[in-house]
Amino acid sequence: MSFFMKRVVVDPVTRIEGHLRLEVEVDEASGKVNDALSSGTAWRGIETIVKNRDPRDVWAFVQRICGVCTSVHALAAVRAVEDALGIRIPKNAHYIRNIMAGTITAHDHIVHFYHLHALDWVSPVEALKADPKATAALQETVLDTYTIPVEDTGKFDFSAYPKYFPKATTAYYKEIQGKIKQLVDSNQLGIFAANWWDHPAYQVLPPEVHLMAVAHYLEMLDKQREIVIPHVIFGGKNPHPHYVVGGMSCAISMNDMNAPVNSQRLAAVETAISLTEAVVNYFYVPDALAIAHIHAQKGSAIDGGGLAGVRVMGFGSYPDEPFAGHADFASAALVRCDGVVENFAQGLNNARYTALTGKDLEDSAVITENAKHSWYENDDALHPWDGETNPNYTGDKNGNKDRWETLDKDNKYSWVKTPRWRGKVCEVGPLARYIVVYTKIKKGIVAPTWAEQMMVNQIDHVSKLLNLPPEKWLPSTAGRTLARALDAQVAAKMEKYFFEKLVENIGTGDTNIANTLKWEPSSWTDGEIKGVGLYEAPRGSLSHWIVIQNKKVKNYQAVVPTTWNACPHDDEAGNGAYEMSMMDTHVAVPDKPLEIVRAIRSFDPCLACAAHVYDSKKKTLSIVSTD
Ligand code: NFE
Ligand code: MG
Repeated sequence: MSFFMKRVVVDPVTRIEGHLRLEVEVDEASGKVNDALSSGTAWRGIETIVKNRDPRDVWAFVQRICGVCTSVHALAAVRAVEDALGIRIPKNAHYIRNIMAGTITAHDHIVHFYHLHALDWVSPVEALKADPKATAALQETVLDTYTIPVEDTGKFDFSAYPKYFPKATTAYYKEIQGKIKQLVDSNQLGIFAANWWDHPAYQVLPPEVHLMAVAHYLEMLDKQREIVIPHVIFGGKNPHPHYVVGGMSCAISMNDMNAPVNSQRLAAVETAISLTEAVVNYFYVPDALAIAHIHAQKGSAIDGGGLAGVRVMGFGSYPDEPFAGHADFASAALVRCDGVVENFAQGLNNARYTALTGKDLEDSAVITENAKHSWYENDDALHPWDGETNPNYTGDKNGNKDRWETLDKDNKYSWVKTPRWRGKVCEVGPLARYIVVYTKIKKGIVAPTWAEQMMVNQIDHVSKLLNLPPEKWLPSTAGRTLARALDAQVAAKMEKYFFEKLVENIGTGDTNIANTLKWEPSSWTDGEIKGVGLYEAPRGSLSHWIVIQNKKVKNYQAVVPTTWNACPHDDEAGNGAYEMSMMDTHVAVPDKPLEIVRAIRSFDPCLACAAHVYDSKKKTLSIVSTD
C-alpha cells in the first residue's frame, strides 16, 4: 500500500440484514477507491438441512433463510418443486401469489428507503435547522414536482386518508422537530445514533428536506405494518406466511365469515393495497426523486454504478397466468426482464441484450457458482443442480479465525459464493430489471406489456426531470435507489391488477386454491427429477434449484440476489457488483466513508439470504477501523 493510501474497514455494516464486512483502499489525495472487498461474515447452511427431506416440506425450511424478504424463498421453493413435478397451479393461487409478491416488494422497498437507507442521505441534526412553515410548503412543492403520474390514479386525495397521514402543517412539522430536539439534547440519539452527522454529504440537501424526510421516516414505521396485511390474510401471518406445493392453503368462501378468504377479508386486502399505492405514489417516489434530483444537480451520488453499467441480469417477473415450469416462465411474465444487458452505460446504441432461455438454465455452462474465494470446499464452477455447500473456513490472511485483521483477498474471504452467467459476473435487482426492460422495449426486441410500458414511462419521466439520459443516472447509487422506488410503484400496481383478476375469477364461481393431483408421492417417479424456481425478489433474481430422487431431496441450492451482488471477485470475470460499485465511488473523508456505505446500502444488502447465515463464533468487531 502506498503512503497516501488509507485502508478502511467497515465491519459490521449496519442498517442491513445479516453480516457484511467491507475493506477498501482509498487514495487520500484524490478520494478514489483503488481496491475494495466485500465479505459475508457468517453462514447457516440451510441448503444442507433440507437434503433427504420431503420436497413438499422444503418451502417451510428455506423460507427461514430470511425474515426481511419474508416469503420470497417459500415462493421460489414451491415453484422449484412444482417445476420438477410438472404441477400447474390454479388461477386463484397464482393471482394470490402475485399479490403477495407485489406486497413484499412494496413493503421491502419502503422499509429499505425510509428505515435502512434514508439516514445515508438525511440527518436529524440537519432537520433541527429547518423552518417548519417552509417545510410544510416544501411538502406541497415536492408533491407537485416529483409525483410520477400512474395510470388510473389521480392526484392523491389526502382527505380520504386522515387516519394514515396527518396533514403536513406547520404545527405538524414543529411537533416532529420538537421530538427530534429532545433526542438530540438528551444526547441519546437512540435509533439515530452512530452516524457521521458532521459529514459534508449531508449538507447537499436543505434543512427542510431533512425535516420532511425524518417526519416520513417516523410515519412509515407505522404504515409498513398495514402494507403487509395481504400476507396475513392469504398466508395466515407475517413474516413467513404459509404456502403449499400446488397452490395456496387459504380456503376461499365468500359467505363464510370464518373462511380464510371471504368478502370481508378481501375488503381488508383492498384497503391495504390502496394504502400501499398512496404511500408509494405520494410519499416514497416523490421523496426519493426530490433527494436524488438535488444530489444530481450537485453532481453527488451519481457515481457508484460499477457493474450496473457493464452487465445486469434478470429472470422475469409477475407471470400473468399460471405457467408450465421454468421454460414457460419468462414468456408468461408481465415484466420480461429475462436476459442480460451489457454496456448500458455506453448508451442504448451500444447496449447489448442476450436472452436467457429455459434451455440456458438447464445448460451447465450458463449459470454456475464457484467457491474459489469463498469458505467452502471445491473451487470448481458448478451448475446449481450439481452445487455443493461444504464449509471450509480458513480465517483471515494470517489464519486468524476469531478476529480478523486483513481478509485473504487472494484466497478465501467470504461466506458468499460467486455466481456467474456464461462465466461473467452480473448485477441483479430493481436497477437491473429496469435496464433490461428499457433496453428490450426501446430497441424493439419485444412489444411492451402494460407493465413494461409503465416502466419505460417512469424512466423517461425521471430522465426528463433530472435532465440526464438514462445511461447517465440509472447505473449509479442514486439510480439504484430510484429504481427501487419505481419498482415499488409497479409492485403496488401489480397488487391491484392481480387483486382485480382474483375477485373476477372468484366471481365466476371458481374457488379452487390448490392442485392436489400430484400431492401423493406415490404419483411421482422414483428416478431423478430436477426443477428450478425463478422469482424476481425485491433485491433481484432469485433461483432455487432442486434435485429429487426416490421422492426425497437429493440436492438443493439457492442462488440469491445478494449472492450475485455481494460475491467475492472472480479470477477471470473480475469483481462483483458491490466491489465494483465501491471502486466507482468517490470518498470525501476517508475515515468516514459515508459514500461507500451509501453505495452499498443502495443495493439493500441481505447477507442472511446471500450466505444463508448464522452467527459463527466470531464476535464483532469495531464499527470502523482504519490504518
Ligand atoms: Ni433476505 Fe432476499 C431479497 C432474497 S436477498 S432479502 O430480495 O432472495 O438477496
Ligand atoms: Mg446458495
